[in-house]
Amino acid sequence: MEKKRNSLEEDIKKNALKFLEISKDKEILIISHFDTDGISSATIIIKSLKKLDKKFSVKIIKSLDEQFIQELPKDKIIIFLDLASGSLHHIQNSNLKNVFIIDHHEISEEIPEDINIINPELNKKEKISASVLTYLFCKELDQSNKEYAKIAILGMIGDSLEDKINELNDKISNNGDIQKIRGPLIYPSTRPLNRTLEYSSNPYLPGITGNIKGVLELLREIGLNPEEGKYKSLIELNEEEMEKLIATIILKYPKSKEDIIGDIFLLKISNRLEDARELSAMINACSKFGESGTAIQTCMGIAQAKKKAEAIHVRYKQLILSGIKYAENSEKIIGKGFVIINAKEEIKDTMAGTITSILSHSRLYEEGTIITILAHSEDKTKISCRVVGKNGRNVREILNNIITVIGGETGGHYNAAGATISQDKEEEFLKILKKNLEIEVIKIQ
Ligand SMILES: [Mn+2]
Repeated sequence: MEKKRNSLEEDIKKNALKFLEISKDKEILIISHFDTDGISSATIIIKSLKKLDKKFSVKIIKSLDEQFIQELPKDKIIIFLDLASGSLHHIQNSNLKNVFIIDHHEISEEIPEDINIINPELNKKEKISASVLTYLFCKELDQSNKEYAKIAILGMIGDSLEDKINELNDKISNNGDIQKIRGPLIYPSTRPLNRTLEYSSNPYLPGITGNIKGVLELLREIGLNPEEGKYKSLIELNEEEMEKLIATIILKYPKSKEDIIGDIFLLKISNRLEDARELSAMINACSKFGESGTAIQTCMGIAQAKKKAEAIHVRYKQLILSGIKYAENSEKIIGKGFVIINAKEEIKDTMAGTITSILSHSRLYEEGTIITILAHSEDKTKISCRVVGKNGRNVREILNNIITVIGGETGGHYNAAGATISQDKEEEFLKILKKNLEIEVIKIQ
């Protein structure tokens, strides 16, 4: 039977108090997800625990599995950030005593008594990033931690929740380290526009992304010319130029207006304001290349690390562009309302999710289409699944149903989910997936 739940605020308060109480004489192990939201969450808690003079260590991971949980130290307080809501039974079976989970992913099972959890899925299902939840938790530990609001915003943007930021106004304080301007959501908004447009993969702009000729044509249309060989950056445009750019882009991509025009967030993480989307993309790139230390240090505002992160990001963007080109030109399994690309070794497994997301935002496919990419990762196959647009079927459920039959791990949200299966199950997976997708289509008609 469903228990009566507290409000999110009450959950945060209760957990913060409990944490302060039991962390008096125990070491802490922070385990966080490797994407921007997870890295932002980890950074906020690292900074907060340092202030409190706590003993702690940090592990950044791609995904959580049973064995990893079994091997965790039983004598430490474990804080899971931006993950673990899908692994409650493994945690319960592991005999861990002091577990805190700060997460926003879907929960599909009963919460065991002795697990301390903050997850809006248990309250009003507010769409909040793990970084904001961690920020609110840390603010309860010490009010001065409100200075980390900018890092919380970074996590929101990493998880594409920027349209929910306004709703958090009363929760997130702004001390001038956060600025917002309206414009096309291409980034970095702080670099010359020609480069920004050419490398824009999110949003993916057909005819512009990866197409220098198209870029220069667009800039000419707006009446922008290079000054001393250099184009202005987005945030250097005057009002009239910005209006013109917005109008031209809307004209070119009328259907994508909402996705392309919006709020550009500038955050002061190091010594100057930077484009939050760029920072987020840099941090993601580091993690995807196995450089989570660089990711955390960049998020902490360490200049040296940021330099390294920038170089990694350049390489990453090149890989994305070649991945998209592969996905566009490769052989696909196409059915009514779905597209499956079996990329095997052709797309790096850590890039598959990103490329699937980009395709789902590219307007190449109709609203509601389910895009699935399979990519090899050693002896495993990683599966990424996305729905085009806001109205579609629950892909997490679709993947879950198959994994229950053939084995493996799943995670994610209703519109963006992933799974890992053993490679010898690939054919079986594809067979069931095709069958289920076809059945699902018939059901909703
Ligand atoms: Mn997240």
